[in-house]
Amino acid sequence: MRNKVEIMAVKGGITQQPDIMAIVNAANAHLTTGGGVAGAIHHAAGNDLFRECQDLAPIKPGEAVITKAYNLPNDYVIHCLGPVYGKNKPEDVLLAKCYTNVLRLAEKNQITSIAFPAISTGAFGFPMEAATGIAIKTILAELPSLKHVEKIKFVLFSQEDLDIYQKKLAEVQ
Ligand code: AR6
Repeated sequence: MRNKVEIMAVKGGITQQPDIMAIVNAANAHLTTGGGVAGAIHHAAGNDLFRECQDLAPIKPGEAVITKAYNLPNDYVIHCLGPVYGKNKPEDVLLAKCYTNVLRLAEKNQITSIAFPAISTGAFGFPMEAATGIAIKTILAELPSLKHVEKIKFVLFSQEDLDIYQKKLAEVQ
C-alpha cells in the first residue's frame, strides 16, 4: 500500500497547484482571511469561500473542515487549525492531529491528491524542523489506511524550508 502513494516536496505557493484535488489551508479558528497561507487562499478563491466558511467556524486546534475551492484551480480546500506554539498544548500532538484529520477528511471525500503547507510554522511559530518531523511521521503512519489518496505534495515557501523537507523525506523513503 505504501508504495502506491507518491510523496513529494516542492518550492512554491499553495494556491498554484493545479494538479492537486485538495489544498490544505493553515487556517485561523474563525476560518477568516488573515495572512500567510490563509490570506493567499481566500484572496485567490474569492468571497464565496469566505461565505461557506462562516457556517463551519469556529474550529479548534487539530480540527479540519472541508469546503469547495471556488476560483482556485482545485476542487476542495481542507481548512485546518494548527496549534499556536507555546500556547495550545501539547503542540506536537495537536499538529499531528491536523495531518491525520486532513487525511481522513480527504479519504471521506474520495480525494486522490492533496497539497499541504507547513501548518503552524508561520504566524503560529512552530519550529520548522520539529514540525517537519511530525508532518512526515504522521503521514507515513496513515499510509496503510489510505484508499483514495495517491499523491501527497508538501508545498514550501522557501528553499530553506524545502531543504529541510527533502532531507527528512530522504531519511524515510
Ligand atoms: N504557500 C505556501 N506556503 C506559504 C504561503 C503560500 N502562499 N504563505 C506562507 N507560507 P502561516 P500558521 C508558509 O502563517 O503558522 C494566518 O494569518 C509560511 O512560510 O500561513 O499555521 C491565519 O489566518 C509558513 O512556513 O500559517 C492564522 O491566523 C507556513 O506556510 C495563522 O496565520 C505556515 O504559515 C496561521 O498560522
